[in-house]
Amino acid sequence: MISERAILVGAGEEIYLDELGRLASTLGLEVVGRMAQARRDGAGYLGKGKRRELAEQVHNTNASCVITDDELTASQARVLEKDCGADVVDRTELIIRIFELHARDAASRLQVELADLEYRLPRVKGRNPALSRLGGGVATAGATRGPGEQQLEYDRRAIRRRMDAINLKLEQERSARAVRGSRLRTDGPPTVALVGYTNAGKTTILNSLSGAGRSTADRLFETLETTTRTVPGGSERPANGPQSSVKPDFVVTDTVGFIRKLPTQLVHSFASTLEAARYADIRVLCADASSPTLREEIETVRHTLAEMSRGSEPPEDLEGLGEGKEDILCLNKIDLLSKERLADLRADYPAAVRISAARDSAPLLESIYEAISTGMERLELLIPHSEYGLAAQLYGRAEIHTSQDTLDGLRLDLTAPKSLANKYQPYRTS
Ligand SMILES: Nc1nc2c(ncn2[C@@H]2O[C@H](COP(=O)(O)OP(=O)(O)O)[C@@H](O)[C@H]2O)c(=O)[nH]1
Ligand SMILES: [Mg+2]
Repeated sequence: MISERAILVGAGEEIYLDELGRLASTLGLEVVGRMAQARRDGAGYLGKGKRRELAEQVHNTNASCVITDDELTASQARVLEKDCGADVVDRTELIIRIFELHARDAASRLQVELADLEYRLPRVKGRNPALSRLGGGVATAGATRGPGEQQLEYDRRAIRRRMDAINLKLEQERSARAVRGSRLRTDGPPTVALVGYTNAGKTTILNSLSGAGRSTADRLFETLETTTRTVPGGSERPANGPQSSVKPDFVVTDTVGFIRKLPTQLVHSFASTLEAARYADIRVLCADASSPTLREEIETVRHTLAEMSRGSEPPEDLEGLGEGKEDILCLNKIDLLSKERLADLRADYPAAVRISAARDSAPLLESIYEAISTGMERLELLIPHSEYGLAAQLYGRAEIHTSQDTLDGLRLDLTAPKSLANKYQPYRTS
């Protein structure tokens, strides 16, 4: 990776520059300075005096680019660039480049390309020189050409045409996924979605739950695809009791992390995350308990989920997600906390499960089993023979206690997840 020397510039609280710095180093940039002012300036993001100060800092540190914590208009970027004497990269472009670098499958690459085009449309002048230098030094896994490399010469019409084509392709894929998804939903084991802020430890938790080895790295947005694994259940004999308890299999999905000030252009990249969250029987909100901005990160995830699901058509079986509310709040990385901090956390989030996924995620596993069993309902159904398919769908998804073939249809006494039970409302006899 080429090392670009970068200065971080923010408008607002200093603490957010730490996160911006982590985004920058994820992309291989070396942070050599930072500057913050209380308010955004309309003309040049930083006020006139601050821009002069920045020019000095650029000169003294020999920085080659300046990264702003907010998205800039084309003219703000021009003014800032001219006055500070370095290339300017805004937060949106920085995050899009990270997504570009980490996009592995074809769909992710299309989604990132779409975000890139959308960002570029009002700024057609061309790729930022600082980042194209960077892009040249970074090999995107699998991709010979990063999204957007040829777009320099595109005029707006060509950009729009390409966006239309990508949208069409993504729409086709989405409907194919929806068909597969509905099949999974009706006859698979219970589903659990891990959602959370970027770097919360979702992938580590998935690995720990499923016993699989997938690499995690301290880089933001390492995972841009949802991954699904089965956690096999089975019987186990609790240490403190004579009976054995049966644990059901469940399917767990790892999703793309959220971040504050998420660039709106990247909403497409969250389609599969949103679907996983929406259709899961249980949503686990994972958070990094060692983060100084823990509370805000949790709120960001809840808001983003709620907002994104409002943006799409409301599915009828979406309980709770309207408010972005999770079923389980999982505070991770407690190994990094002091005793005092841990006690505070217990008081602030009494219902949360606290783990160190790096060491042991058993407490979370227990909470998941508990949520699965409290989410179950006992009911009796009478399904007419003409609706045989509906009865067949219950097998594997519900625990059937008795089934009796009668003249009127199939009589079933069963225990099923509430979400499933709701769908059979018209056939209930109890
Ligand atoms: N100390 C500590 N680090 C953890 C723990 N869980 C995850 N991490 C680290 O946090 C970083 C982000 O983890 P990752 O699973 O990729 O987060 P994701 O972005 O939510 O998928 C990685 O460097 C992990 O090794 C934990 O319980 N304790
Ligand atoms: Mg991850």
